[in-house]
Amino acid sequence: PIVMKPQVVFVLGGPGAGKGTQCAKIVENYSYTHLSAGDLLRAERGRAGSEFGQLIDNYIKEGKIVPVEITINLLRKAMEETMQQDSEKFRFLIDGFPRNQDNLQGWCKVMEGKADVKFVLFFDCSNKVCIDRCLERGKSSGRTDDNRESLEKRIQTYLHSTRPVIEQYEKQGKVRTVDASRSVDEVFVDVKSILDKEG
Ligand code: UP5
Ligand code: MG
Repeated sequence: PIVMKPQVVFVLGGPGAGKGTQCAKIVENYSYTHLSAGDLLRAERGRAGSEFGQLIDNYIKEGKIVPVEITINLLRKAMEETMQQDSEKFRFLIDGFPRNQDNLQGWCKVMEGKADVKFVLFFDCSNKVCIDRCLERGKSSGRTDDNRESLEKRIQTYLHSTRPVIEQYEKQGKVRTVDASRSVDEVFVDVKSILDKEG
């Protein structure tokens, strides 16, 4: 059988910008597999016997970015498992990664030549919209970082660490920006037009 090289779209944007929501809609309409780095880290945190549980817990509450060795292994394993189960699933939405230079270096070290990054889907909206959405979700999400204190830190990390990564891809002409402050359906209209164009 022909083994396809993973085709990756990085999905970035502030906390609560709607990355997960839009990825779920993409999966319904296109042949992509959604891998949220944050979801993978939360699952690893809760896995019995994980040696990283406490570390991940601390980083997430503090809005800090977990060392890439941990995250990249979770992503790599998830991609491998997906492709082993179904060789036609080689398109991935990698949501919430890479978030800083350490993430980017880790990706290059482990995945360079093994996966193609097609473009970055960037959900752009104001910090206020991000914070309001996360606080609203916090009423029921049970997420340890959907509170005002953690959110301030998540926003700072996003501005100082993640925006420069997006700017770096912007210089390579690889960023597709969507105004994420509108309704879920309005945002998805733009997402669809990007995916239809990119193939
Ligand atoms: N909502 C969504 N779209 C809406 C819209 N258009 N209009 C109105 N409401 C909308 O949405 C957030 C909330 O807003 C939901 O209630 C939704 O219904 C509503 P969601 O789709 O969940 O947004 P998303 O961008 O996915 O928000 P999330 O909180 O997941 O983003 P983060 O980037 O902050 O969280 P993530 O899970 O990626 O990371 C969490 C932490 O993990 C990080 O802070 C970090 O500590 C750690 N992490 C790493 O260390 N490394 C990684 O590589 C990844 C994560
Ligand atoms: Mg998310």
